[in-house]
Amino acid sequence: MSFYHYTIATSFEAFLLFQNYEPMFHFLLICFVLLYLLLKHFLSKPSPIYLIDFSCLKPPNYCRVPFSTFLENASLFECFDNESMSFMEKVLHSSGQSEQTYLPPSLHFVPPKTHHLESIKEFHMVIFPIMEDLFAKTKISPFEIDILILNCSGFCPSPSLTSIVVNKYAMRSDIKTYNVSGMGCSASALCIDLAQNLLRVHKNSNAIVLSTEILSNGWYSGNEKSKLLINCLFRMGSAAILLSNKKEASKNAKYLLLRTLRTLRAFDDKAYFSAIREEDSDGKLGVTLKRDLLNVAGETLRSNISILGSEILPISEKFWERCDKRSWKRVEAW
Ligand SMILES: *[C@@H]1O[C@H](CO)[C@@H](O)[C@H](O)[C@H]1NC(C)=O
Ligand SMILES: *[C@@H]1O[C@H](CO)[C@@H](O)[C@H](O)[C@H]1NC(C)=O
Ligand SMILES: *[C@@H]1O[C@H](CO)[C@@H](O)[C@H](O)[C@H]1NC(C)=O
Ligand SMILES: *[C@@H]1O[C@H](CO)[C@@H](O)[C@H](O)[C@H]1NC(C)=O
Ligand SMILES: CC(=O)N[C@H]1CO[C@H](CO)[C@@H](O)[C@@H]1O
Repeated sequence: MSFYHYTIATSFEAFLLFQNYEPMFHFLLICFVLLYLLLKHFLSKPSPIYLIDFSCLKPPNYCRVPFSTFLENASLFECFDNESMSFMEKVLHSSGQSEQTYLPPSLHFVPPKTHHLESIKEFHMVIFPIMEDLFAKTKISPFEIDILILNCSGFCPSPSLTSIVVNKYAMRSDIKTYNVSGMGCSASALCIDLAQNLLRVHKNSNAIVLSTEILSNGWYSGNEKSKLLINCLFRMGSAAILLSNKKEASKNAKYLLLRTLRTLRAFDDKAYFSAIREEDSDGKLGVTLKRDLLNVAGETLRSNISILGSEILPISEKFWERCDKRSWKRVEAW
C-alpha cells in the first residue's frame, strides 16, 4: 500500500473515531481496504518487457575464412584423411554459408591452437566489442545493468564467463548473473524465457542476454564424419540483447516481448542422443551431430510455432494462415 493510500485510510479512520461511529463502520472500512488491496493485487498486469536494442558481432577482416583457404589449411593439419577432406568440402558447399564467414585467430594456425588461453582470448574478442556497441547505442552504462545472462554451449571456464564480463566493466555487486552452458542452439529460447521470468520478479530492471559459441576449444581433429560437421558449420559470432521492464523503455524500445514457450525433450532418448559431446574411437573429443537432430528439432519447431503463431499473430494473418492450410489440404487431396 502506498503512502498516499495509507494517508487516505487513516484519515477515514480518524474521521470515524471523531464522529463516534459504531464499531460496525470500522469493520466495514477494514473490509473495504482489504478488498481494494486484493483487487489491486489480482488485476494489476505484470509490467511489459521490451527489447530495447541489440548488437551483433562483425568479426575483423583478418579472421575471414574463404572455403578454399579453409580446406587448404586443413589439409596441412595432417590429421584428416582424404575421405574426411572431401566430406568437409561437400559440407561447406552445401551448408548455405557464404565465403564471408570467420574463424578465431587460434584456428588460423597450422596446426590450430586449442588451449584454454586461446578460448579466453576468443571470448574477449567476440563479447567486448558487442557490449561496447550496445552501451553506445542505448546510452546505458554498465552500472545500470541488473541482470546478466550469458549463453555459451561449449566453453565453461572458471572464473565464469559472466564474471569475465562483470570484471571487465566493473559492474555492480548486486547484479544477478547466470551462465547457461551445454545446451547448444536451444539456449536461445531458454535465455529469453529466463530473462522474462526474472524481469517479472525484479521490477524496474535492465537485463542483458549475451550469446556466443567459442570455437577454439570445439575443434575436432579426428576422422569421424558426424563430428567433422562442427568444424564446417560453426563460425565466429555473438549477440548482445538489452531487455528492460522500466517505464521509460516503452518510448525507444524496438520490440515488445509477447510470449515465450519452452519445451524440453531430454526425456526422449532419440532427442537426448542427437547432439552429444564424446570421445571418438581414438580418444579425440568432439561433438557428434546425428541425423535425428533434424527430425527432432523440426518436429518440436513445427508443433510449437503453430501454438506461438496462434497467440501472437494478428487476426488477418490467422485468417490467411487458415486459408493457406485449407488450400494445402486441397492440394494434398488432389
Ligand atoms: C590422398 O590423396 C592424395 C592426392 O590427392 C594421394 O596422393 C594419396 O595417395 C591419397 N591417400 C589415400 C590414403 O587415398
Ligand atoms: C592458413 O594458414 C596461414 C598460415 O599458415 C594463415 O596465415 C591463414 O590465416 C590460414 N587461413 C585460414 C583460413 O585458416
Ligand atoms: C555461472 O556464473 C556464476 C556467477 O558469475 C558462478 O557462480 C557459477 O559458478 C557459474 N556457473 C557455471 C556453470 O559456469
Ligand atoms: C545461445 O547460443 C547458441 C549457440 O551456442 C545460439 O545458437 C543461440 O542463438 C544463443 N541464444 C541466444 C539467446 O541468442
Ligand atoms: C505447449 C506445447 O504444446 N508444446 C509442444 C511443443 O512441441 C513438443 C514436441 O512436439 C510437444 O511435446 C509440446 O507439447
